[in-house]
Amino acid sequence: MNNAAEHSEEHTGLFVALEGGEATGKTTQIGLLRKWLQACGRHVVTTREPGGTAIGERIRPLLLDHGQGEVDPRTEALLFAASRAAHVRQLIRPALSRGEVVLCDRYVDSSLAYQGVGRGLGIEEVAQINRWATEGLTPDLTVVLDVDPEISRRRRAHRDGGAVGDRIESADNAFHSRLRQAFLDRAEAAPERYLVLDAAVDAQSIQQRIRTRLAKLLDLDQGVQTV
Ligand code: T5A
Repeated sequence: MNNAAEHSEEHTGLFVALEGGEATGKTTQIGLLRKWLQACGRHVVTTREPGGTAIGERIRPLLLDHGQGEVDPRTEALLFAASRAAHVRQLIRPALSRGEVVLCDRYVDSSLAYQGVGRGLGIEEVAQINRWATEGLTPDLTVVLDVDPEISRRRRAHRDGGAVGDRIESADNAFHSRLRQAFLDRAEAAPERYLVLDAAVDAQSIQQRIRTRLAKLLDLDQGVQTV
């Protein structure tokens, strides 16, 4: 049993979500964390939303691909929640029960920000369907990678060679600014469960700050060098 038990009464693992706007570096950070944690001898599950299970990966293109016809905000919110329900039941809870570290690329806060605030459905309504979908499972720590949406846009364009963004990332700048603030507001309301980092700095500096926090939660040697 690790120190994470102090943070959750229902499992012996550690559940960490990475959140933020588009192309803020979540996947990059998760890859680096995975290497470090494995070098420290921990069992690690890396996963993403929407997706992470067979059914979640089938829901993902319905949500992200262009050409689905009109997808109204309630349908969108319910599809994200459906993918999440399977994810929690089939992958996340079992891994946490085995004492593993789960690193999840987006979770409920993305729905609260994108659908609740960005699409205007309201945070409490979206929170309600997600409490039901997840049976109340909350991350032990949520890392918010915060960056100006214009920097995100440039990073995405650079990475994707100018290809058109997916259905949701193609929303206008006002949408992305609203959801950026929504993540910050969530973190401000519960600072003990969040780590907000400036994601405009280099990836290694961000990584060190996340490791410092996780090392405390897991009682690990932060100095293990893997990258
Ligand atoms: N969504 C999702 C909702 O609306 N509601 C929900 O409930 C959920 C779960 C998911 C979409 O669905 C929406 C949000 C999204 O619009 P996605 O493809 O998973 O779509 O999109 P993202 O989560 O944004 O993932 P990305 O892969 O696009 O971005 P990442 O993972 O944040 O960024 P990453 O690591 O791929 O890095 C992007 C680029 O920047 C570079 C990388 O090398 C890469 O080229 N980079 C840096 N450059 C400079 N400095 C740094 N510190 C850098 N870190 C990375």
